[in-house]
Amino acid sequence: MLQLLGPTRIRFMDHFEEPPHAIVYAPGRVNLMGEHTDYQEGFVLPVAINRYVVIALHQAPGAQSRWFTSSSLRPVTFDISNPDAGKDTWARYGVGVAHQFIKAGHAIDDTRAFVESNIPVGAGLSSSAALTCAFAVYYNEITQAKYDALTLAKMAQAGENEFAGVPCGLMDPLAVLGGEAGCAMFIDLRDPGHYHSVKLPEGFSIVVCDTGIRHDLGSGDYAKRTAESAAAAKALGKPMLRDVTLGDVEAAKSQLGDVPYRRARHVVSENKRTALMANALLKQDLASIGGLMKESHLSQSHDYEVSCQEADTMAEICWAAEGCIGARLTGGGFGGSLVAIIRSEAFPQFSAEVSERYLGQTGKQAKVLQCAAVNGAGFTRDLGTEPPHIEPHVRFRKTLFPLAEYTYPTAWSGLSDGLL
Ligand code: GAF
Repeated sequence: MLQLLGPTRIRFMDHFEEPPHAIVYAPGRVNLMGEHTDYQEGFVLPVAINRYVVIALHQAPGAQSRWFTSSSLRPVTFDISNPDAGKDTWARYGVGVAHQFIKAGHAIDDTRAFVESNIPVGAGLSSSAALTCAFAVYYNEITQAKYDALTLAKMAQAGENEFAGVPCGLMDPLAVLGGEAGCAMFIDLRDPGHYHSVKLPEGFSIVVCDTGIRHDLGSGDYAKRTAESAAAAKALGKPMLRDVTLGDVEAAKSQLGDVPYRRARHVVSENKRTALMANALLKQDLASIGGLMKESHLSQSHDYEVSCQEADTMAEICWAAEGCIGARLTGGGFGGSLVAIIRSEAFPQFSAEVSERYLGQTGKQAKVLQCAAVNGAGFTRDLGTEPPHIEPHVRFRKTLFPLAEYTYPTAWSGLSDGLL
């Protein structure tokens, strides 16, 4: 993030001929386990990564908002009070968050802004949540609202749901705001106000393998999966798939029909894998980490049908590559990236091998990024010091993930049956 701060400030000054009064930043994330479980109140295991959205801002009361980004020459110009502001542009994500503050009774001024990012867009790394959360942190500071982490995450989510039309869950803003250096966050979406910290094993790296395949989560497939999961829970007579056991799913197989059965089986088994993965990471049980990641990928591909040919090819390549412990599709899917856990010293060979084989088998260029687990979003007004003094903006309540097997809620007593 520090590498982006200086250039973002300079680009702001190039455009507006004055320094910004604030800089906010928010990281992207990978999810190590728990895909398409958040909107069914399940478990997730995300990690904030060292790829960032950085925004330099200055209030401009009485003028129109003018927001620039490095990926486009033209600014988006609008009145922030207009609910249609920034329609059909990237600015919609920030406008959506501003309007959550307006709805909550806060006065929001127009702003000049320059947005820089090194999170690949559409790669399943939460570039959109990084954008909404960076704006949420900014408005939280500027209005002195002092909302807690969960409230801010919900405002960021609502901004994206209502203004960008993506019915995403709460995992991404929670990870982007609350990430912890060196750790994954085990979050129970039934109680998302705090997380269990899972220390990542030393000597291993999180690696993003970007397939280059892009799919807009607003295009309808993601919303279709959320609806299918809700319908499967209803057919099983439960409020959420979180309340369902693998035994319930198997018992209702013929009543459910093929597709709802497979959707339910993915979500329920993925919840179980998430708890097991947190334990496996803590115990440095490499065989279980690898097995769980492989099983999760196959479940996403066969049962939930959110993978694609290139992602499946990438998975096979990763599983066979030098130093790889495990790999699986991460994020919304339908393309995007795989997350792999590898032995750190093997990165140069892993990267070369994956890139070469992926090109050979698909004709497409992969991007292989070695990532670090970092703290969540932050804010600074202190722009005179070098490096600037920056604090994570919000802190979640956290506890350590138990080393003993996770105690499942009562409804999960049937978890010993099933896939694993
Ligand atoms: C996207 C969504 F935004 C998340 O809420 C989550 O559902 C994820 O896809 C799949 O796990 O990133």
